[in-house]
Amino acid sequence: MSLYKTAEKIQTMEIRGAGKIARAAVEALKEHDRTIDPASLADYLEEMEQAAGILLATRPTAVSLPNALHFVMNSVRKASSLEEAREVLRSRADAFIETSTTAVERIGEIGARHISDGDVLMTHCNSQAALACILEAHRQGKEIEVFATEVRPRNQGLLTVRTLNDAGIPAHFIVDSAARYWMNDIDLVIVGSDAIAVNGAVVNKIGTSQIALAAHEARTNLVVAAETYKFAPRTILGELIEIEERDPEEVLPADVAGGLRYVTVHNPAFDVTPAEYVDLIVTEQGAFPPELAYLIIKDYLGWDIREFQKTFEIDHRDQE
Ligand code: RI2
Repeated sequence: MSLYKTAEKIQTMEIRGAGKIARAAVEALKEHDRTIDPASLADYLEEMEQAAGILLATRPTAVSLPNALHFVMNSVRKASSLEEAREVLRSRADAFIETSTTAVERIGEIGARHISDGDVLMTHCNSQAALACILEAHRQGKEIEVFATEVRPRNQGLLTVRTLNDAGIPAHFIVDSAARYWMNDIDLVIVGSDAIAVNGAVVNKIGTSQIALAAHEARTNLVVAAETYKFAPRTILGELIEIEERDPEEVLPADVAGGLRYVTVHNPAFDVTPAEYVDLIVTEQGAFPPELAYLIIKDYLGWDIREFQKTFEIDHRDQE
């Protein structure tokens, strides 16, 4: 699939889920490398920076996307010959895909430890990382049930209940606004994440923060399952995570909205759950309280923040 096709599929959410977006973007860089024939290292770098920029511009919130592109491109930029740059691009892309896939499996193993036999869970949206924990707990023979929200406007909850159904896990499909109604029956809320800030705030599908609030009130624990590349290094520098505002037509068709002269339809795709409503973040490196987000960015993500800043200053300039 061409770079442009992948970018389009990410934008339209045919390819979706923070982890999948990251892997698809890296795969697209590899594919783009196969289709070009640059004369020099400089030409190659220019071409690949542009490609990374196109992918980066598809969806602004999931930090897995810039983190994955950074993981590959930062090494490519250091190459001293065209051959080396191309070789580095392919090997770093493969390494990211491999690491990312293994991370989700590992999160499943670690997250399942926090699910007990007999638990009734609630999840929101469709997260591979959160589902990995639920599926692993089920595989271990724990008897669990899952309440899954519908997830307006794109209905990702249907994907979640299909997966649960295929695994033979009893599931309850509810509208988003019913989360608090059921909360007293829930033992544990488990969700994924698109981005985690240095202060432990979790950005996830719109509606997550309302569920977190209801869980907090009911003293129900909330666990976030997220690979370390979902942590946002630039929040250390004080930068806020941009919340994607999608087409209002996803919420209300234009022919209906068009007739409502005084009505504005809003469609933010994500919201922010403060760290105080998050009990645990399960990563492939272990389970941490949200207060340790800084440590994860510095020690586990392992990137020099100054280098990261420099990299993205260059990317920003390219976008202007
Ligand atoms: P995994 C999704 O975003 C959801 O918000 C989900 O919780 C998150 O990505 C993480 O998904 P969208 O692409 O990486 O549906 O755990 O907007 O699969």
